[in-house]
Amino acid sequence: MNARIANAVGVTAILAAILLPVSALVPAYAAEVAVSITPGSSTKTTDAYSPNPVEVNVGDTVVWTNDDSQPHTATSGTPSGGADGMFGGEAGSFGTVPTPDATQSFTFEEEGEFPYYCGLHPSMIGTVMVAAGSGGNGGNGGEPAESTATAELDGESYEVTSMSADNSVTGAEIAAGESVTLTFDGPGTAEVTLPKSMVSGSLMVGGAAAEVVNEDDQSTTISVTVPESGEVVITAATVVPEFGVIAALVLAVSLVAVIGFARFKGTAFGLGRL
Ligand SMILES: [Cu+2]
Repeated sequence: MNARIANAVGVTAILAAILLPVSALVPAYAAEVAVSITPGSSTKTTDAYSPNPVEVNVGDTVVWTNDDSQPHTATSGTPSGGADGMFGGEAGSFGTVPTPDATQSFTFEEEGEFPYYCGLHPSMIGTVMVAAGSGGNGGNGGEPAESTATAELDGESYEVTSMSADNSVTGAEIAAGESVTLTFDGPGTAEVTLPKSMVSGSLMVGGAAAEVVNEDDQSTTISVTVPESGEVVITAATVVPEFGVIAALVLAVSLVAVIGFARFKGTAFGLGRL
């Protein structure tokens, strides 16, 4: 291969390696839970919907699929009390009627037991049991539970882990070179583990020195008190800078190296100076 072409290919490869962002995997926290409206369910009772009761966590979405040959509804409320309007129709009616193979979805945002029934065949009854879960509001039932949030900056992901009996971390955002803002679903105390690739040095929480619980090569765990706003701002000696800054430095060094190499090779092959 011609030396110049080889150099050009080399430079392109180096640039591609530097500039191609690592595709970030965004974990899903909320689940979709399937409930079947079973075949022949018009003649059934508590076995018309399957599984029944269906157990989900706050934030999960229940998807009912009509696997029968005739229309049914999954309407919140009871046959005697009527539709309460939460899902599967307006209060006092059952507006949503999934026809065969159709689906109906509803996302549960609060804990509790939610009865439902078929507006067309009131013998069909079911219950959705919603637990607080890891993404739930109002605490984790007194037990410390782990939650995670991922901050993204310039194609890199930084995972923050929180252990708390009071709340869950729901968001993490980096202000490049300045601070990291964590969002929680409620107030309380939490032990938060932050990767050193994101923040390192003397960590400060809301302007005061952070209470460090644990520290290793990879991460720092600090204890934070989350206020009513649910927002905690962390500053540190080093906060991951904007990619542009790193890229410019790496790029400059690479180009100097490549040009130097090309000039050396060019001379060696008698191609003259680039
Ligand atoms: Cu029905």
